[in-house]
Amino acid sequence: DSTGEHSFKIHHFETRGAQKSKNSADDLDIFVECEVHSTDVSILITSLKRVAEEVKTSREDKVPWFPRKIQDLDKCHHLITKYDPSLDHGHPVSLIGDPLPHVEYTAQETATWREVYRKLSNLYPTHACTQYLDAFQQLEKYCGYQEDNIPQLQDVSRFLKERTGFQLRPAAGLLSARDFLASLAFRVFQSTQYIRHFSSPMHSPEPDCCHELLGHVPMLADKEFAQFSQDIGLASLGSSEAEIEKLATLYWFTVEFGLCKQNGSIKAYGAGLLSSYGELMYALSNKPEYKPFDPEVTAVHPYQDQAFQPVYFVAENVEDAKAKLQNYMMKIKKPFSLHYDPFTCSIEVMNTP
Ligand code: HBI
Ligand code: FE
Repeated sequence: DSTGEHSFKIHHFETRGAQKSKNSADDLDIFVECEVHSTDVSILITSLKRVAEEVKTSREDKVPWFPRKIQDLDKCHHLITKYDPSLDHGHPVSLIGDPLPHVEYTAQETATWREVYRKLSNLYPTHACTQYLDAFQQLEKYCGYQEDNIPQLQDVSRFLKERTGFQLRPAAGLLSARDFLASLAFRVFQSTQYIRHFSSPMHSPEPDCCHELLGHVPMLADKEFAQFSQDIGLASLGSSEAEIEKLATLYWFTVEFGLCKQNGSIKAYGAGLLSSYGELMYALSNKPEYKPFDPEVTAVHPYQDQAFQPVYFVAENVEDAKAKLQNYMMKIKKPFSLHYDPFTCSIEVMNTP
């Protein structure tokens, strides 16, 4: 308090993109845990209301904040999963450039990994695209991918950095789409480190290390796919909430559930498929509907996150998907253009009159 007459002790402060169900997509939820004298409560509430009103007017008609350099990603970790201060313990904040935390997994956790790994690796030869198979073989050879070992993020991150410049960063859970996509612009993939509960090895309601390591990592080792991922990220920077929603939908039907043509058959390249035994089988059976990947159509198609997808979008190949996405990106209206400088890992912003 600027007058110095009232004092409150702030124990925790957190902002998060508001959940979809709320009326305005541009709202922010602010969680403050503070200690205040009971006679000061009403003063606190009135001053908060005033501040909130000012924040609201200054946010209107403005380009949403976005990271310009890789270190700015340290401000991009707004979790969507329910806030619980007790979960903060044991999840120290890790900054860009810090060594990735080493995790000692329990025997039970490794057993869960083994079961997932065995079942999925049997399906890959017939169901995964060649880019995935090539990278998976390399990961087994050089990166500790085995059924009895959960690979460490540090080793995997080093591997990816050598192949495509992608690096991993530990994430505590499901992040807001804006934050998650922004990190892709810098070739940073936010990755969870915990593993699903042993009682349901074939399913996880949230991303876990099986999903990241078996689903995402092999594809991120492919040059074309890495560029495709970064492009979605670049398109998201400074975009409106409505555009973020479309890009998240595109991401869903490609990076998570994408299929592509290969030598006359259809194969999976999406991480949600490559990390789910049941859906990988289903996606390549004759049950679902297939539509050609077309960003304009795909970006507004409703998606399903509680069951298998009724529709999958099939790309001609990764290069073609990349070209189509680039075409789509050019049509997003922004008052500036962006250029990524790989030497400084930063974004150059050029105003377009
Ligand atoms: N957060 N940690 C994490 N991992 C993801 O894979 C992820 C995310 N947030 C959003 C998201 N994926 C996508 O579904 C899109 O909304 C971008
Ligand atoms: Fe994912």
